[in-house]
Amino acid sequence: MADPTPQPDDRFTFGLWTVGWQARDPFGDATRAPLDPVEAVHRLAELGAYGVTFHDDDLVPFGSDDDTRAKKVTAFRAALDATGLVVPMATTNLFTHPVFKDGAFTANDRSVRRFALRKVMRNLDLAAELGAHTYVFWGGREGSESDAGTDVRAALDRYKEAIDILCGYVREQGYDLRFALEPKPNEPRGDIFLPTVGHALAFIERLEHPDMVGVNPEVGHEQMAGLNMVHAVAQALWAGKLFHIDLNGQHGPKYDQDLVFGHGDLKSAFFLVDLLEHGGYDGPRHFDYKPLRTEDADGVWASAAANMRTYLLLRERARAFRADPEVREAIAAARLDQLAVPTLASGETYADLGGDDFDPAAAAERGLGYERLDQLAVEHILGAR
Ligand code: GLT
Ligand code: MN
Ligand code: MN
Repeated sequence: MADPTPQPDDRFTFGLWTVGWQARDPFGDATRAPLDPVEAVHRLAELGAYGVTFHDDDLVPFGSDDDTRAKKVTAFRAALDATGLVVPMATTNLFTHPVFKDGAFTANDRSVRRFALRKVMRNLDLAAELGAHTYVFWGGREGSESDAGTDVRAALDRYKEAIDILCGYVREQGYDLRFALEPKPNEPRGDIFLPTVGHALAFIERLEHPDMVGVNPEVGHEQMAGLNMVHAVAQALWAGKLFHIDLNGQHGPKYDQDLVFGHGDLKSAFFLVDLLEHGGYDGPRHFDYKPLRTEDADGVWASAAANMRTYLLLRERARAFRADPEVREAIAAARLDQLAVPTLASGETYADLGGDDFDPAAAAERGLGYERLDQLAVEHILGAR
């Protein structure tokens, strides 16, 4: 196997908040010094990344004056120009400041909702200026701990109202930006609104400009809910709504681990790469992970490189899997090709369903050979074939 070296063509991107995470958690202080966004851009470029993404507050600390803001943005821009890194996506921090303790777009306090919209609009201007085409909304604080303290139907009205207003803003400004909603079941809120990809897809259809809005599924967020990330992404693709993706790792339903991609459920990561590579997704492969709290700066960069290397290794494994004649044969034996054939032939109606010589007992007896197929996948993952 050729040694995989990430190239900008691979379209790997990282949030500033990932490699820049200082590893503060609910039980302990930071274990790492702050990372200057300029250094992050240079280090990521050296490692072969394609782009970088940011929250408004990652780049310009909350409450900065105009002068500080201008300096920070100029330095960031200069780093992008020097390295060739692009900014395909940006987002808003609507969760760290205590003002958002009860949410942003769905806070009961109306003045908080109005402040949140102004914060987003300001960063939409910067996102457009830096050339982003996707704007993510992760509503981590949009939710509740007690069903007594909220009204979910009213909250969804306010959520819709916010996204409708912001779509209107983007259209009026003429920005080439689409929105991607990022679901998560819980954490930091006890229950977050739009907890899964399915909930988000249903919500989008009720918006004023559904064409402008898609999803940004995150591996760990679906898996926290005990759901299958590959199925979630496939359904988003099927709906034409996979606008972006957050790749990372998670070990099943527990707190949000944000591990390196592939360092959780490796088999699921393999099938996810297979789907992304063969399923028509051509957007950035965005890593949203947290370097372990145990790591120093060297460990941070090792983890950044690990995300990309693991993706490339899995991509190579997925290609080998697809090209293996025995896999092709096992797929045919499982009748997977039949699934793509419509149940009614063209011109047929339900009236044509009966009358053939179908034998239910014989069909029930036929094995599908999934065990063999699954083992072939495992052997490809292990490099045994
Ligand atoms: C936050 C969250 C991520 C989101 C980011 C975008 S911020 O770190 O855990 O899943 O993608 O707001
Ligand atoms: Mn996460
Ligand atoms: Mn994420």
